[in-house]
Amino acid sequence: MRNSERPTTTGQTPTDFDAIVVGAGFGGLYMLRKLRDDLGLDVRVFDKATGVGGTWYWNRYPGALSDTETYLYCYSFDRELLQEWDWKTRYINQPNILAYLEHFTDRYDLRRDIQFETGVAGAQFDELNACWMVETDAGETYRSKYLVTALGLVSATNVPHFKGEETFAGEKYHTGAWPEDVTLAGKRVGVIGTGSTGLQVITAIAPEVEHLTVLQRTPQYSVPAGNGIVPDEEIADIKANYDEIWKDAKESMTAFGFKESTVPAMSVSADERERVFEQAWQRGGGFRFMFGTFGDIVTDETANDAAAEFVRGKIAQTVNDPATANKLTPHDYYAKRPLCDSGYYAVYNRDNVTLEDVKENPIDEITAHGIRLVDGTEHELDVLIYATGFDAVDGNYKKLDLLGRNGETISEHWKQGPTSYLGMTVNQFPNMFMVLGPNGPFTNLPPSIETQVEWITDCIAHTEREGLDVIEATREAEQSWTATCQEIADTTLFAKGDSWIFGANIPGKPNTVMFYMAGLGRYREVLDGVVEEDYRGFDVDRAVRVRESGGLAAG
Ligand code: FAD
Ligand code: NA7
Repeated sequence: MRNSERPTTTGQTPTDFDAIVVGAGFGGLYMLRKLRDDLGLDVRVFDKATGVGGTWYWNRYPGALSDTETYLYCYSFDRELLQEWDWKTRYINQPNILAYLEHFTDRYDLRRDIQFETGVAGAQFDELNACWMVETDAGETYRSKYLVTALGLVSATNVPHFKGEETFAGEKYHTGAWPEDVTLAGKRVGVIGTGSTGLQVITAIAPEVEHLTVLQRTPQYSVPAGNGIVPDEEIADIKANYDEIWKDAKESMTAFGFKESTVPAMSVSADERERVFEQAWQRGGGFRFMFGTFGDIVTDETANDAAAEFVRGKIAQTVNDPATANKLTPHDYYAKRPLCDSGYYAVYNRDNVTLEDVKENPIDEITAHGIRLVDGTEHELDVLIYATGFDAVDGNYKKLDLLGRNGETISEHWKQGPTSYLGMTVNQFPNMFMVLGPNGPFTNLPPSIETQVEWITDCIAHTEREGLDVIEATREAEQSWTATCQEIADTTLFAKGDSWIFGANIPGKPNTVMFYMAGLGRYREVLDGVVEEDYRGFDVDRAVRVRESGGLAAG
């Protein structure tokens, strides 16, 4: 299997592996486990971090919490681990997710094949030898037949620039690159951003900081998370029924542990709608509120407005100062990744919290001592937190010098927006597989990650069994998958909401479809169908022909 005897095109002597995996989060760790332990491949994982965990290594900000319930924010394949893993709260926080992933790493003795503090700078497909030449930031070169990129979906931080930012004398942190030893107690803190992360960090730090200034550009719809201790009997019940729970989740649309409603919101009386919304509000959970109450909240404007109006009413009831409540109240579609919180709106009833609407009164300048707004208002700050999100989905890919056939870069390939076949493969980039690449499912992610990792493993096993040199998505398959994703997205209101889901949060980024929105159950059926039809949409022998004709080697 190893291709160490093959000559290199670079003249160096690279170290060889069967597969190189980039990223040691949920995706990369499971990929290593499958390729090494199930297929017997020689695998090396690279991560620029000093440890495993991915998202949960980097996002150590106060309040960092999954918004998937604990029992579904984990791997499903290891039934013993599901029974053994001890958890108590409805949602799992960052330290505990990191502890879980570290435990997983040790349980499968994965660490010995992971090289930390190693950024991958680029990778080039060597057409003559049908392999990937992978280069690290340190300039080392490695060669492998397969390249798996598990670079993360929300991993490349978005750090907007403001006039005067370099003059700020205090501490500055992005939530997605949070150091371990930050103290905020007793300090004057500013937070830019009120997405999922902003809501978490604001709610967590408000009681401990001297003063908190929130710089909000767009108000958000959020519902309670409903976090708390889960009764022992409920945990026992979940553990006793895990097989069925996972089966249902993987057959569902969002994989968040509830059955999505099919009832149209306007098919019931106004009182009944109110009752259903209130029940979901009391139960908690953002996805549950958006998809579990009625079946058309993200597809029908009237239904969407009914849900939005319900949340607007809750804001008015919760926030004491009407002017502040007004600033916090959204009027656009309820059509971003649905948020949930642990008392966010009530934070604004605290005396030590100030809300600024920076759409109406933008940030003019960051000064040595804080932030000045366009109307001249100054906020003195000791700490400035950027909760400004991520260049999602393709952000980390664009940072790589990633070259496919004919030296085409991934940035060129994706200049109209990121595309893929099945969310995992790209034409012109043979033997390369992405975990959570563009146009993968929009769900609770661990079961989608598992689905993809298992499918990639099977695909590589197939390629090896058949004695193939390359497997590559065809151009037609990639175009057709992208068109399918676009068609599905166009039936939803998500396409009309400005958020990272469509790349709308990054200035200049093409606004395109980045998710397959028909759900995990349907996605899994599609993947099965592709295999049943002998890897429909893949070309498997092109490199062999190229090598035999001697064509590209000379060029
Ligand atoms: P990541 O965990 O992002 O790991 C990617 C890794 O790749 C990183 O460690 C990074 O260092 C490494 N990397 C990237 N580029 C390079 C390079 N060039 N060289 C070397 N290493 C590189 N999902 C849910 O389903 N439910 C939730 O409740 C939820 N909550 C979230 C909360 C926050 C604050 C954030 C940021 C994300 C959340 N997510 C949630 C999404 C979360 O990212 C996924 O659930 C999951 O952790 C992704 O795992 P991954 O392995 O695909 O990527
Ligand atoms: P999001 O959801 O992209 O939120 C980022 C926030 O930062 C949002 O409120 C933005 O306002 C705000 N932002 C971004 N740039 C600026 C500038 N220049 N000025 C003012 N405000 C700005 O990121 P999150 O980290 O909260 O969540 C991303 C996902 O990660 C989340 O869905 C989970 O899956 C985990 P805007 O709305 O663009 O006006």
